[in-house]
Amino acid sequence: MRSIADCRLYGFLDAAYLGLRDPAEVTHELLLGGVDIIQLRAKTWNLDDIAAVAHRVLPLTRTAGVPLIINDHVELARRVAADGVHLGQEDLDLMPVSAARARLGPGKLVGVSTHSLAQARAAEALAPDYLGIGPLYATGTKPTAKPIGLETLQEVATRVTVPAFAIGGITMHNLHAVLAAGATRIAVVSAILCAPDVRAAAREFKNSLIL
Ligand code: 3NM
Repeated sequence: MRSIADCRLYGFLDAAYLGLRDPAEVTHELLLGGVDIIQLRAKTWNLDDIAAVAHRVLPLTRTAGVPLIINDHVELARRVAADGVHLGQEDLDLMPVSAARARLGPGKLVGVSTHSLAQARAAEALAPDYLGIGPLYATGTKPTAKPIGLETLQEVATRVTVPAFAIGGITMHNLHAVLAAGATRIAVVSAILCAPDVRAAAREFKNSLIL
């Protein structure tokens, strides 16, 4: 299984963008496109539906050595034996990083979303495996979130040592600016899932991240 230190491109199975596509088929394309880690994000699905998809795609991600992370739901991540969980700021009061880690057991990943330098530094103190920092740009995937901009990314890149994935509105058009601001890891939802060719879109991002 790939370690987080070796993960540069974070891809998603986001229910909002799957449409009628088979999640296993999309996973296959993401993996062939070179994503290093995948999050199953399904804000509107019930837990059984999320579990059913996780069971279908885990054999694929396991074979590829790519961690599958469940968004929001620690107990579900445990139930399906996923590789980790991703927590939002609003989840942290109910389920601190240490509690999530204890629930999932050794070797599992716990990630945290952050939206400012202060949050990133506070999250770092909780010792997650990785952070998300964003949204960098306005994005239809999280329409109510206020963009933090590249300056905050730059500050996080210089002052936070835990692996941090820049996220939010990243496309091939702005990737250069994101990398110039110090990002070494990115998380991309719609620019990959909504592309005409998921595999090719992921591969384009991945190739741009290889240093
Ligand atoms: N989390 P896209 S921004 C899921 O800032 C998510 O924590 C964010 O989607 C955060 O690549 C975001 O389509 C949406 O903009 C990312």
